[in-house]
Amino acid sequence: MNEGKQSITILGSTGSIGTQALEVIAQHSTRFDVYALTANNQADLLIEQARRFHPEIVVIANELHYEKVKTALADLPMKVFAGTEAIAQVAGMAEADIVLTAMVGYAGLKPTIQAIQAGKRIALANKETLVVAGDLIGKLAAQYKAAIIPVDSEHSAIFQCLAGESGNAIEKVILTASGGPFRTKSLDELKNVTSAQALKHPNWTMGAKITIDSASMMNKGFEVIEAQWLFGVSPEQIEVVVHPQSIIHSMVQFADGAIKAQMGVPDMKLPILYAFTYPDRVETKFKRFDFNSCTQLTFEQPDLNRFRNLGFAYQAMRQGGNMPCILNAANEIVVSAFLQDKIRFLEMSDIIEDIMQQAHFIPHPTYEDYIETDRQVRELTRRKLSL
Ligand code: MN3
Repeated sequence: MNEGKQSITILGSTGSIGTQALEVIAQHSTRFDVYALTANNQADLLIEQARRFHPEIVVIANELHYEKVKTALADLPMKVFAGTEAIAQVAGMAEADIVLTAMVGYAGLKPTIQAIQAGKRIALANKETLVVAGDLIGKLAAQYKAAIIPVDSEHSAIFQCLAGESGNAIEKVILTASGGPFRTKSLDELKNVTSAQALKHPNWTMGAKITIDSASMMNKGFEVIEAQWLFGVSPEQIEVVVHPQSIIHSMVQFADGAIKAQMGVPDMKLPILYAFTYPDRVETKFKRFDFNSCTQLTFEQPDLNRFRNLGFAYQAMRQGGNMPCILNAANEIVVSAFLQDKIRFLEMSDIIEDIMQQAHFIPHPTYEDYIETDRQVRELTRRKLSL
């Protein structure tokens, strides 16, 4: 470990955020070192990344790939582990300064808690962690003095708008939404859209799960819940505006009516880098916004009749307790069923609505309650889908 460098653990290094984070690290190699890399299943890419970035620790969650990874890296001085428990342990290792949580879904919860308890700076890209257990995460972060810096572009934008505003109350936060690939489709047309169509996002390149969530606007719903916990605002203080160009990444309105926006070309590398270097900004060669090529920024209201998930997220947030956890678990199951073409696009919302009514509501859940809720709701949803 070189002196003066920030040492980074990437949980989920083979996903979209993970690979972009490694690009950022490669472009700023005088500032950053990789301490650990973890992946779920993509053994080949993990091996390639480990050979290039020389982390001290490599973890593959799927134990079936352990021998392969271990053998492929045997000539290098690094430790190789397998299993989800190892990922949680690595997240709390003392040697790393920053932990980027870039894994997909609920799986991010436990390692994020470990990293918080170790007092790390958390570059938070796994939004499900805050959706499922935002109150718990917030309390733990305060208790262990772990800074949580958002990587999600909207929340990074709000975070950037709030720099230098400590003591100034937020009147509201305004999350922008691209509207996704189906923004202009009618309800009738939405009945027959396919997963292949849903996977073509107009502005952002992301993993499959979040791309479907973007098409259904569940992603924006999750981001509303995420904003509640990150910025301590009430549901009434969070507004969503559809902004198809994705140039304004989000905004904050203050008590005097002033609105601050953070703008730029859509590129996740900027929020990733900012989470690593905050409060500093460092020079980059990222593409610059060109006012000549983009002469119009437009805004629309989100349509909650066509995109019911956004309404469900507000409802879950207002109900609180384990309801956002219920919402998340049901969503993970229906998205995976839709990706396998087992259900239709609009059925995802119908099923989520039913599950929110049927699942056992707990007003003040503990960590164990979240675990149990997640397990039960997945089972309930699978049964409903006869999966
Ligand atoms: Mn986002």
